[in-house]
Amino acid sequence: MTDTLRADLQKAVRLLEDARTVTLLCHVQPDADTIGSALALAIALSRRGARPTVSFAAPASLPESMIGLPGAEFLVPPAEVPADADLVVTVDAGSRGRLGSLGDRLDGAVSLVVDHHRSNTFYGTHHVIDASAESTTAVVAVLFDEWGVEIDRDLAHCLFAGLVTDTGSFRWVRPGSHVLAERLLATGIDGAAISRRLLDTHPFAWLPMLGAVLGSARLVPDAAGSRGLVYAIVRLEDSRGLRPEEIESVVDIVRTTAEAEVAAVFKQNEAGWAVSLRAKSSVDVSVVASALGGGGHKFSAGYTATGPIEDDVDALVAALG
Ligand SMILES: [Mn+2]
Repeated sequence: MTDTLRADLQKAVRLLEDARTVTLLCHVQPDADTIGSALALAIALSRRGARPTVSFAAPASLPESMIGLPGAEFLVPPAEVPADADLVVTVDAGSRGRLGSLGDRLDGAVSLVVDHHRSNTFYGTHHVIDASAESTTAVVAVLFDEWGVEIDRDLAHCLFAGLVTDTGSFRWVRPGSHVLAERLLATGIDGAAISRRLLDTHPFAWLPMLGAVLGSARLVPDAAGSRGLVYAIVRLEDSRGLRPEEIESVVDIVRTTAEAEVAAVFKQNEAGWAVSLRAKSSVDVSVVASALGGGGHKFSAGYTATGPIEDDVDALVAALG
């Protein structure tokens, strides 16, 4: 651990210790890493007598796969997030924009940004950012150790949810990743059940959606310096009636294409398009996403586009060089 990170952790512990009311903000279109991080912090804060509130700006309800996570009772709709709190903590959000309409809660607030995105813009008053961490929940685990919070079963459940999701079920790991996993599993949580619920459960309608979307995927061999781009388009009519979990799963299939270094999935919504980018080893898609107004990690990033979709595809190909 660097001296800077240790100093940031110590400052964060003082902020968390001193706050009576704490607003915990997750990013829009929340995943299990942002929700798991916020709920774990909320549980720990509540046990120490503070009053935590957890929220995210959109969509209107928590993804179904995360409903069983411990601490869900601390979630409130955006309209019920207090205008003022002693401390505002954001988790897994690389920029203020990722907070959507709740970004205004940072105005004039003492804020702590806890994250692992290399594209983080340092938009708070205080930061604990470890770009080498597998997940934001892994950063929260280190924060708990510094804070002296014992990681019990409920906290481990939340932390494991983010770890298993952000490591792609432990495919993207480094030395230490399994040490944290082992420590969490040793509390008695059911890792298989947590993973299955979060990542491996879809309604039957997922299969015909995949059929339509994957059937229209395109390979652009010349893109990204001839390393190749593969992309698929999920239109509103493809995703009707399906959950975010089904839509987000598409890129994990598309990115397995051997002939392409970069994979993209264009997901249509009412406002336009959300674009997921993945790379394997030689293209930094966080740079590409940032150039197109988004951000993310080296091999996993995203941005939003406004259409028409043909122009958005051309813009991506151009940005990849
Ligand atoms: Mn994350």
